[in-house]
Amino acid sequence: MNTSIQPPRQPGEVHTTCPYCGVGCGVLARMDKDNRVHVRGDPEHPANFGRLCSKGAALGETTGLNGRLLHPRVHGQRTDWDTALATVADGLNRVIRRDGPEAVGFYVSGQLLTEDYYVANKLMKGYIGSANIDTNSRLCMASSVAGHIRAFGEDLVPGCYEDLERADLVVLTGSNLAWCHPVLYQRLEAARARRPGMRVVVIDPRETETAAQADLHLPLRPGSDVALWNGLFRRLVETDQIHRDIRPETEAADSNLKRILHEAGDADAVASACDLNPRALHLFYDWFAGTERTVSVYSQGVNQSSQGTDKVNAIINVHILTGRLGRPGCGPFSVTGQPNAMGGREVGGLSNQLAAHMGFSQGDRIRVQRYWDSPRIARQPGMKAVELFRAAAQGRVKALWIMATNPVVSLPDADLVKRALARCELVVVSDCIANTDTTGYAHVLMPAAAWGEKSGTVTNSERCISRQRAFRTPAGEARPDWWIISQVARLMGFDRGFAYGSPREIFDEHARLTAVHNPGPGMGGRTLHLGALAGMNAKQWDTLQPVQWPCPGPGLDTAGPGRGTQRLATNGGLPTEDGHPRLHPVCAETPGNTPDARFPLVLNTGRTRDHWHTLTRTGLSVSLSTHQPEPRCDLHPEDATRFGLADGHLVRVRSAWGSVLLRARYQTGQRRGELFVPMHWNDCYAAQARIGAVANPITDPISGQPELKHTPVAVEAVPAAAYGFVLSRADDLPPPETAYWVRINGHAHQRFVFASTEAPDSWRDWAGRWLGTEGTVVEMADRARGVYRFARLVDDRLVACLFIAADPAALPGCDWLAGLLDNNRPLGAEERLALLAGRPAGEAETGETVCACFGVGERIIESAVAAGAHDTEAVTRHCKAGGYCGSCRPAINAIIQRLARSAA
Ligand SMILES: Nc1nc2c(c(=O)[nH]1)N[C@H]1C(S)=C(S)[C@@H](COP(=O)(O)OP(=O)(O)OC[C@H]3O[C@@H](n4cnc5c(=O)[nH]c(N)nc54)[C@H](O)[C@@H]3O)O[C@H]1N2
Ligand SMILES: Nc1nc2c(c(=O)[nH]1)N[C@H]1C(S)=C(S)[C@@H](COP(=O)(O)OP(=O)(O)OC[C@H]3O[C@@H](n4cnc5c(=O)[nH]c(N)nc54)[C@H](O)[C@@H]3O)O[C@H]1N2
Ligand code: SF4
Ligand SMILES: [Mo]
Repeated sequence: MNTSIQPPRQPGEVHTTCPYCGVGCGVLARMDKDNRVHVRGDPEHPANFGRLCSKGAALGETTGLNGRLLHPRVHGQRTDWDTALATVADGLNRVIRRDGPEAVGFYVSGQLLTEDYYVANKLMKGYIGSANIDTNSRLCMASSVAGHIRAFGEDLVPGCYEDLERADLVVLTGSNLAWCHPVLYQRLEAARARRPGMRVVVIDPRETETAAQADLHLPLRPGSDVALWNGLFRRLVETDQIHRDIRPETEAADSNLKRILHEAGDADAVASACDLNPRALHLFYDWFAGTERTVSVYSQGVNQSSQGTDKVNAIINVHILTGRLGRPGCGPFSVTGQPNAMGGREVGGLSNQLAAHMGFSQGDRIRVQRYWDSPRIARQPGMKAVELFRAAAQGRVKALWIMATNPVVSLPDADLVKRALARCELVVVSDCIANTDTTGYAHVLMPAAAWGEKSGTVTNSERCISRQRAFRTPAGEARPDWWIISQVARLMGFDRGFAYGSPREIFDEHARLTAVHNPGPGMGGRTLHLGALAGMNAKQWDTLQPVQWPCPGPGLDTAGPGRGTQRLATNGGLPTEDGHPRLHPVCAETPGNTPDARFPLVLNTGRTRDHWHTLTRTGLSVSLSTHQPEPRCDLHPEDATRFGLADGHLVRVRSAWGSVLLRARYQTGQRRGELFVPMHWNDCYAAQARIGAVANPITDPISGQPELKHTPVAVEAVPAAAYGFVLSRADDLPPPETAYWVRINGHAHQRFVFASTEAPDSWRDWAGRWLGTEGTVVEMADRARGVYRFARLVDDRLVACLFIAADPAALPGCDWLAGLLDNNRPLGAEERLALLAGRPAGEAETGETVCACFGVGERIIESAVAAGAHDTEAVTRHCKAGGYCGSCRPAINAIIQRLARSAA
């Protein structure tokens, strides 16, 4: 096969892959002579063809040494690698000898490379001999995996990205694609612009930015998805939309079809179950029935549910019924979250799989053990993530090794995770960042090489394997994860199985394992077959081009415009009894925990546009921190009135598991009775915003995936005496001792936004103690309005300033202040006056940031529209917003539409 790539276009540019979302965009990265990292989209990569979103475009901002873990540490003390590795190996061996292999657990991540993942899985399942290795993909993709296995006989995604461009109807359900898979969304929008007949339907309880751009938005009652899709199934059968290829001829298929029909309500019953406008639901059913080329994209609104697996099958059933899969422009499409969620599933990173899509049958166990030549092999599936930490909290699991994930933030019932880690006799954490909510619990901390420093492969949502390539040496003593795991394995006494010299050797072993006893897809074998990628020499590995699995042999590799296999299930060929996908009857049920008098509201959680998970990386980027600098609790204004909550004021959100303190934000796009809080903020970035502590730990009975989108909660207004913010040039400024604070990183300063439940006797003393008094202090107080302003200058340069107001709406914006601190130039008399006036001299407020790349605020975009810019391109010409990565174009569009509506 042809594996060579075009030479890099600029000297020093390396072809690699973005380390954020599962779109898996190709990146050209290089370091300049000042060690600055420059990135741009790889024009040749089949995922993005040169595009990058705001997070990808800001990669250069997050790769510095800021916050990095540079050396191994044992019990908080810096040590050398030998000591750290021996401490881990001895500790694991001690627990295994005393309490058995089930007393240790690995908790790994879809942000490891396939090679790291492979080695961790091999050590646990083949050498330690337990299957207690699970991954954060349990919180993310487990329901899709289980649904795929029920429908296709194996965990596989039948379609590809191009299908979204070739479809006439794209249904996005439980997916905020514009924010979470922005480049795929941009491809969809570009196709829509070329073919205006194409329709997009969004099914999401919230009016997201994705929903606002759709032709139809169905704001369904959370958790009611199965009813909606079963109802569609019934409607399609009634109007005889059963595809000829799958007309159920077998008894099993016929009985499954009847069972689904038995469960399904008619459209009016469904509209009431889903709390939808019946006309809107009928319209969706009509569109679906009348559109041959349909793709249904789904993500966490489907997976993260106590009925996640059933939701997945309800969606797939409709595609099987209509024969809409395996063909261009058709198919159910599970979009993956993390850059290597797929790779982890391929090597067996989930505790209920063994390796290379093999399970725990006797045949599979013998095959894998023989191939590994390992002393033992796990007998049965291990504990799933939530269970694993519960077992640690109960003292049944005594040693945990956490790699590339931050469970103190991201698991549900996250306070239990703290108790579990505090109880373990050995906690090992491998991370790139020194201080996270989880590293604080580590007995042994191992510095992992970060993106740009490590090499290997990742698999994206469309089964495309791409290389990540290093373009710089690791920071400090950081080492790649595969190396760390292999060293520990060898010190544990497993020298032979882990004598790897490079990630290529590991990938090769993985690729060969996929071919063991595997005649290949369509031949009765496993679909995951990487035979064509086995045996690469160093040059082939170095120049490996993106390739979609399965790629069993050279023949298939030339098929289609991409390399490898674009679509699966094209003519049967699946590892099911008859090679065809299976209907799996599912019935609608209410979510695992429902609101009651004590917890009357439903909490939904998820992502913001420019932040990534627990902020360890995007929190370092100034531009990415401007879009939504604070975590907000979004709620409908009517609920706010009902519970006495004011916009911008403090609200406590409480569940049976824990609580957070946030600021409320009115959103008419929220359904009544439902709140939305982002998942990103944690104890390193905020006083009490770790929403995982509130989230419901109930799991899907089949997949074990927790219900992170549906927690019964109560809210309560918390009166604050003062709201304020501080900007300071000191990079070690501690947070204030207030009930509420949020940390925001600036270029040459730090910002804290805070709220205090009581006012001190003297704000001046309070500010002086926190910010210092050296140099010149200027201040302004207006007791009647509860306003206080304080600025400290040294040599006429601003070093810190504080703004306080009783009403948060009375606080000025602070972008201009950030500019004054970052510029660090002497201020004239007029500027000092402006400081105390709380307004930049002669300049208007720019409003909340919309475009992170160029730092353009909402007010500026509004004035561009007022000046005659009536589409996104015109706005871009006017003020640059939207002119680089394009992630904010849906937001610009929403502003244009809003102003047009209010003008009408
Ligand atoms: N900016 C950004 N992008 C990311 C990430 C990030 O951290 N930041 N993380 C990546 C990862 S790992 C993942 S998994 C993906 C997640 O990508 P998405 O799944 O698109 O993102 P979420 O915000 O978690 O949730 C999606 C939507 O599900 C909706 N939802 C909630 N309950 C229901 C329900 O019952 N039914 C339906 N139909 N919808 C419901 C929510 O309102 C929400 O808008 O994003 C990836 N991309
Ligand atoms: N409430 C709520 N909770 C959720 C979700 C939700 O929607 N709502 N979504 C869930 C989902 S889908 C996901 S995927 C998870 C994500 O949750 P986490 O995995 O906990 O989040 P990250 O911040 O991505 O954590 C990755 C960690 O790995 C480190 N790291 C980065 N690269 C490397 C590397 O190469 N090697 C090593 N060793 N470390 C590295 C980072 O510094 C960081 O500490 O959150 C889940 N939790
Ligand atoms: S869409 Fe953005 S975050 Fe996702 S891979 Fe592409 S550049 Fe990275
Ligand atoms: Mo995820």
